[in-house]
Amino acid sequence: MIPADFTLGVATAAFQIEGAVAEDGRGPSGWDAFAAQPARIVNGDNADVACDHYHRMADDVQLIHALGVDSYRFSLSWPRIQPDGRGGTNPAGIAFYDRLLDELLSRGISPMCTLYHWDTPLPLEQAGGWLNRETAYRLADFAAIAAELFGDRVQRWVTINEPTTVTLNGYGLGIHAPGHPGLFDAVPAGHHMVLAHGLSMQALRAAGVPGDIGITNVYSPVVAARGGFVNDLLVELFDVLHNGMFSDPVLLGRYSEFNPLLMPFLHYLTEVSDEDLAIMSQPLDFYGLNYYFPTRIAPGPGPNTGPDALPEGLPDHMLEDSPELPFHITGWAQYDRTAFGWPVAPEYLGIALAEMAARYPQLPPVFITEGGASFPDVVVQDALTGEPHVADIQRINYLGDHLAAALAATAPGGAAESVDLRGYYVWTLMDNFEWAAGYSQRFGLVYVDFETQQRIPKSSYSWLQAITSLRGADTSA
Ligand code: GCO
Repeated sequence: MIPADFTLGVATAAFQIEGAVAEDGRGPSGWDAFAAQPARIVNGDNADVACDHYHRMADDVQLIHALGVDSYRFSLSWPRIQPDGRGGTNPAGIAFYDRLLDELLSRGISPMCTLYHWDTPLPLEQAGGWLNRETAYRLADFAAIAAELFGDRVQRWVTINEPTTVTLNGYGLGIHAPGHPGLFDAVPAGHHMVLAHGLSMQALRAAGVPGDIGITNVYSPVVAARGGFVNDLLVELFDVLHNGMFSDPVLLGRYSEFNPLLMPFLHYLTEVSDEDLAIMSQPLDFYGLNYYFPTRIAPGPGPNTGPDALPEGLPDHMLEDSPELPFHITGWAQYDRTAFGWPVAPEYLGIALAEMAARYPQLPPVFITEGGASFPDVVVQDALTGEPHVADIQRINYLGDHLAAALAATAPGGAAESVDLRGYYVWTLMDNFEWAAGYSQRFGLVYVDFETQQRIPKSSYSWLQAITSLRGADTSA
């Protein structure tokens, strides 16, 4: 049973849906520049139009309203509000978010606002982006601006979304913006992002915003493909890089302890100051956890063959071996896979929550701020109505199984019973620009025809509608 007070929501991110990248005074972002480079994005896609949400916002909010969910998680486009990433603000950009917030509140939808979902203003990216400590202070300034403008209406603030992904994909492997293949030299980018979280939180608190404040991290339980000392060591390394490095300083006020043999990769974490750690570990009102899949690690460099091979159509550089990495991610024979090739493993969401509970006895209330899956959705004409329709049964199963796993793990007697789980946000409202995969991966509850911008609610949309209305009712009989 889903408790009556359990929050259900949907999530998006500005760069993935808004489009209108050169309109009304928006400045360019690092992601615009990255997508404009050859062979970065599947099919050479970019987010210039995306879902055209900038012009269709009221209709999209109506879709959220009709879904019946309590809350909408969206992000502010930093370069739309503060085009240079420092200095003056853009009134037209601000007006867009004023309208969005008013529209949400007038329909009784509670706004969860992410300050930073990866669209760094280009001038800051060109000055080193997250490898430059300065960027953390710029985000804190932006947080103060957002607090002043929107603080009266935002119920929950997320400072930063998935610093893991920006660090590993953006600055480590170079498959996301800014395309910096720095491998372990990317570790400082991660530190600066968690510092930016702390500084932004200070700015929001100083402005006295009434809303709750948290961070969103993605968590992936890590297991070894084979037993043995080296494999365990590699699991520890990946676990620090993917999970611990972003949650330990926030929730424990220190960086992860690790086997000294990993020093060549992780020494930077032992060199940060106590002052930084104090900023990073201020008490949170809630913790945002994104969960998509667990990770299985094998020793030695790639290739990513096996059941987890990357899907066809990705740029060549994403398929290249990574000879300098001492590990690679390998397949899971026992699981179905999403269109992205990700294993469908709902029980690992329970494991993720249990691992969080064990690691962080003081864990604040938790929202699952993202969960969802891409599948090869097909539009068919409904036999009865003649209307276009998408019967995405796999997505319904994915979402239902993950929601059930999270609720079971956190119920009395569950493996994560100490976790105070408050809600689940589905990634995502509608198909959108899926970063390096462009428009080739559809995660939405609503299908988007990117030629016509027609929105077609999928079966999963109706499913979530039903689930939302059944909350608090005992449906077990
Ligand atoms: C994330 C991302 C989303 C992705 C989703 C699917 O936080 O990883 O926020 O932007 O689209 O995770 O890959």
